[in-house]
Amino acid sequence: MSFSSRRPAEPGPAAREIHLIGRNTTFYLEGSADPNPILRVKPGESIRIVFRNTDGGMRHDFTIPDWDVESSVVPGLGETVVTFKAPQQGRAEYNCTPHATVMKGTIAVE
Ligand SMILES: [Cu+2]
Repeated sequence: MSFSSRRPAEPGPAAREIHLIGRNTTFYLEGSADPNPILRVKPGESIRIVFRNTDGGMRHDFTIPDWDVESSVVPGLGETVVTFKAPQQGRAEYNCTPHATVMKGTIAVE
């Protein structure tokens, strides 16, 4: 394993995975029924979002615009992954670009 890259957008192999589901134009943590939940990360933590779209025929993605995090769009049933390094503090909105008015929540550094 190489740590030669210093780009913060490329977390190391220890990135913590957060599994999100897109269902009925809503985000859920895998195994939870809490809609559009608060996502909690630690300062500087390496995060890997594994986002699975279960809405066949609907386009979903996962973005945190203020943190310059943007997954590819999943144009139906399928999965995408996006990795990033959390900032040292703060909170931001995450959303799905095509449904940003309803498919959104808060990600918080705690
Ligand atoms: Cu969407």
